[in-house]
Amino acid sequence: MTQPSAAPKAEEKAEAIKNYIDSHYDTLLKEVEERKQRKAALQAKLKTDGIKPEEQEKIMNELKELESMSLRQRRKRIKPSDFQMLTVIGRGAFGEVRVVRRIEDNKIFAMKKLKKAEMKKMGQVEHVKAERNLMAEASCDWVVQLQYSFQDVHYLYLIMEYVPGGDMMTLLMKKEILSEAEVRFYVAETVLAVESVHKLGYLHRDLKPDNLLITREGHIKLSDFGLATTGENKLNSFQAIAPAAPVTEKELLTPQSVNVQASRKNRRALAFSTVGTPDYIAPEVLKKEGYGKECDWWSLGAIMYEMLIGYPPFYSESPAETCHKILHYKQTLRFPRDGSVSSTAVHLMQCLMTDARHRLGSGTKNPRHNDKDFSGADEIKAHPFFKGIDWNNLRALKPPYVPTVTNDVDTRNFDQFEEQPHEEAEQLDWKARQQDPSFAGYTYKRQQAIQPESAQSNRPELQDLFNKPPS
Ligand code: ISQ
Repeated sequence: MTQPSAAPKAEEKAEAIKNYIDSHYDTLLKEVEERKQRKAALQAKLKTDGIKPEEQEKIMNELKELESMSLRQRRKRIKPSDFQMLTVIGRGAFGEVRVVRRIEDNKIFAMKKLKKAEMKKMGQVEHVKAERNLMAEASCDWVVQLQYSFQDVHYLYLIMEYVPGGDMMTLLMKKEILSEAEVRFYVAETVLAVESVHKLGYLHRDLKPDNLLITREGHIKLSDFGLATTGENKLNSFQAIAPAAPVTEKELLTPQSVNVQASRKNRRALAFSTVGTPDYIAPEVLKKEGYGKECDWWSLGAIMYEMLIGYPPFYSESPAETCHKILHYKQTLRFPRDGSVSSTAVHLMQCLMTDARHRLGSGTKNPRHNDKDFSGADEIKAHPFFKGIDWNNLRALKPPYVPTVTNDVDTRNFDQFEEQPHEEAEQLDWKARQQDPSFAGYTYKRQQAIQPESAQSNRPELQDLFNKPPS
């Protein structure tokens, strides 16, 4: 059993507790405000609908009842034993992802369980908070939704929607390469997904095929914001990687010299190590330079390369060598000359895998490029590779591959992992938990998630008030 590393200093503790109290009161005030808004919205609706005063009173009382049930649910502490643990679908240095069933109503979720001690040791505390905040804020089709987050002595838990179609890494392992039409679809969906993250004021920074999940219908959803940041944190995530010796011409991999399947097997193993793979990381992120949203567009270029060519553009035997190649991309980025990839596709990849200032999507020529809501995605959307794409209706298109999913706990599209022996921490009494101030304020419940059967109304107009975020 691993114990949390060194105890936080008194000032850190005090700061964390203050932040926790501030955030707790912010939440309470927000809840009061939301209740007021729901009441006002319902009153206005009943009036415009010409509902009789006696009926109005009855409906308003129902709202009161629903509010109090919802509050009770919200105050209820969520704990791991509220879920039945099913199959493990991912495991790494920081923890694991598994499919779980909420006992109360049999609903299926994906549960990510992260070891606090490892997160602290690797300086990931701020990242995991950013990940939680982003998933809590996002309520669009492009980002995996967070339903709850909570913690016990040793672990942080994220309960998210379960996306059963596997990930792009698995799809690429099966297909080796994709056609340009297929790549157009997946890259276009990823552009919209990344744009939605940027519009929330975050950058992903660790975009890779493993983080592109595939829905039951075959559409893309972004997950794993373990390295997401609001851009305030300029830490280099790959500090652990020492710069490699210069690569020789001989070492530059040509399409013929790469064993695609072997490279992907290596990647799977790396995906679950603490270091992770640098394959898709932009050079400015690897260097200790400032970076912005455009770093995600570099990663998109690297993913597109792998989809079309079969291996990532800076593929090497070791992460250190890959870093070296990324930093010297002007010499190392090569495209096949056998006509297997169109010049339009190559042009787009070149425009994405170039220096940050000139990168497509950096918007440096746009006076609004530093605005919080500017992502530069429009520059990418306008590239001829996407000619004919209807950007407003991508989710209405039939995806190139529709995964086989036969029931709501089907995990056939993910790798299988052995169960591990129960750790001592899991046997601990939930009530005996000691809050580590580093993770204060981590708890979250999505409004819809706190509306199980017990707090639902038959009146759609009442239910709608809880399902839609107040404007
Ligand atoms: C949701 N569904 C399947 C896999 C996942 C991996 C990480 C985060 C969320 C997930």
